[in-house]
Amino acid sequence: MSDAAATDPAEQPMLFYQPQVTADGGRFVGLEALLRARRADGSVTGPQDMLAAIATPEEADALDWRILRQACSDARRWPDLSVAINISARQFQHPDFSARMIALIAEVGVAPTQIELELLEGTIIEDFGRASAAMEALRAHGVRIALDDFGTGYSSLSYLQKLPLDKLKLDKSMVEGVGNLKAAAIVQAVTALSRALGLKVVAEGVETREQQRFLRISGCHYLQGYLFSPAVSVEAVGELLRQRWPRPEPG
Ligand code: G
Ligand code: MN
Repeated sequence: MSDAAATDPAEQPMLFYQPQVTADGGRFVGLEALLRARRADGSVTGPQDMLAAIATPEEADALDWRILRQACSDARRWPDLSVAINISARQFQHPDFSARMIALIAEVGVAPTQIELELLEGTIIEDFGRASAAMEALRAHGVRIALDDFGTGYSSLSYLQKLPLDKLKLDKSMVEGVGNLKAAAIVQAVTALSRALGLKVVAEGVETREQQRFLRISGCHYLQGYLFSPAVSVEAVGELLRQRWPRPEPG
């Protein structure tokens, strides 16, 4: 990232990427970009301190767009993978967000169909009508929209019908719970409903083979979690792609 740092110079923003795989673990289909902070000594840590050091909305906005640009630029390295980017409420609520995003994609020269924006329910409900219109504009351009962290917050089923979505991301708290009969029933029902509405379903925070098996049988399309890989550096994504894929579920 090249432009002047808007944050503490001791910590620089960088993106790590976590793989998303097909439910059988056999195919590597996408990546979620996750923000990290690189310290002066080269070590990498969570972004909390770096984000807390941001003093003004302008700095926050500059960092948001710097991250978006970096993710779009990195995506060009992996033309066969989708790249999911978390969009903050502040960023998405900006009236010209969709126009700016579309312009950025053209400027960077990435295929819009590779880019997936992850939005939180809270981001959308603030102004449902405007959010839907922005989502439509982005989708008309080929960008995909995922509803992130489903299972936290209200998780209203009516959003799944009303919003122009491509994907639903089951939160890791739901995945963690699948050993419990009631939690498992909810995951199955939400997945079935999402599929019936034509959405793709991604489960996050998959850590065990048992969870993988249950989610695959329940109909989740894609899985993401430590069972497959943590978020890794751009260079390490290249290594993962060359590695032991396909890596099917044993047994
Ligand atoms: O808000 P969101 O769901 O996008 O956050 C993803 C976060 O979850 C990241 O910080 C990532 O490092 C973390 N994460 C990713 N995979 C796993 C996992 O399998 N288990 C747990 N506990 N956390 C995970
Ligand atoms: Mn996310």
